[in-house]
Amino acid sequence: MVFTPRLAAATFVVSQAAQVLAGVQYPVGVVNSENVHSLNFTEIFAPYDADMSNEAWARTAYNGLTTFARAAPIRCFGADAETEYDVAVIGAPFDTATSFRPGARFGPNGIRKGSRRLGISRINVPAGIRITDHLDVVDCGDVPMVLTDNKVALRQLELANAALLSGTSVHSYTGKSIAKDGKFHPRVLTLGGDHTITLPLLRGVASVYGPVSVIHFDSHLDTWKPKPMADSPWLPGEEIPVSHGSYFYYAHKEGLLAPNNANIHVGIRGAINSWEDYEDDHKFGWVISHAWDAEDIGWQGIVKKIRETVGDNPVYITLDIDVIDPGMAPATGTPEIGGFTTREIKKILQGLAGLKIVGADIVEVAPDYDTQDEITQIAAANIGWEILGLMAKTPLTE
Ligand SMILES: [Mn+2]
Repeated sequence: MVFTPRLAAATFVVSQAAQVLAGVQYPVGVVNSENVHSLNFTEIFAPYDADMSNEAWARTAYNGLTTFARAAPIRCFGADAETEYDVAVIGAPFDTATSFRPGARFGPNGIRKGSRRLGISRINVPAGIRITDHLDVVDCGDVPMVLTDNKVALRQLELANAALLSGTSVHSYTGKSIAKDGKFHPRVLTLGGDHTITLPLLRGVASVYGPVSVIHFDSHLDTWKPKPMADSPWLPGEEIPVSHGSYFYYAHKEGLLAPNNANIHVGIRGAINSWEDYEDDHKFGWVISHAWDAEDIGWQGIVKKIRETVGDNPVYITLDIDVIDPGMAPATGTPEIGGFTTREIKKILQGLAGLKIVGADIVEVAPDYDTQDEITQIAAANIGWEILGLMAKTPLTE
């Protein structure tokens, strides 16, 4: 056994306790006026293994500050702005553009809570990967998004995302970067938030990589043309703002999506108002895989369809938790029955290994509707962990 200074300090404390114990009733203290100045708490409580320094703030699943999968918490826009990383996890606590149940502003911390038993340094067995072998992942906390003005809030997210993306990643790779400037940039995994947040996030990746192929897991298309809510009053002449059902219309209009229908919705099953919605969706650059493909062609068929659609393009993954069946993920804004199981989504995601994932988000987790055992938050967290595994597997090289 190696006798380290930390063990020596701990042994000292225990021996003090043992001496006091002789002839004295429990409970006894271990700290007294004689030893208090000689105790080295850093040695006693420091992480066991130097390689785990990135997890120092949360050593087990139930203690410590809760960050995503125990990634190190850093102040990305403040004191730690100079710190480099490969992946920044960031929360976007925004839910004021949702059409039914609000509450996704609590999503980022809900997903973090759901990730407590995950760890970026634990091995994902079926994927055959340990994220920290390839990537330095940090948790930047949440972007301040103002609650009184959606436009301002979405600009705040756009700015923060651009700042994170503008850095240089810790790891560099042999081969040419797919970024337009030839550099290796950090990737961002955003925890939403309602789905509107994907618009400013896509602006960020498109400015670094050019138009991206989007893999959109959702039960709804989200390419609706902006229009006044049919069942709500509207003032004539007022501008119609972006919502969590129309942001892809704008993404298409702004040229953020890869051309030639190289974008795919997966898990679609929501009702529509008109078949025109499907025609528009195609015009706006999309291919559709429905939820029932899980029975009709299986997860392998879905994976094949996705890979054929996106080809070798840079890929952005956005996942609305309502793609999962509400029996396994009830805590969301607009639940639809007949969704994927968590086992199916894991198989589909693992089937995407090798794609160049430039960024990702997980949205529409509204923890207040969750079961007491956090079923939705755990599902969302595991999906995030799978996506980090995909990022770890494939560097962004040509
Ligand atoms: Mn959505």
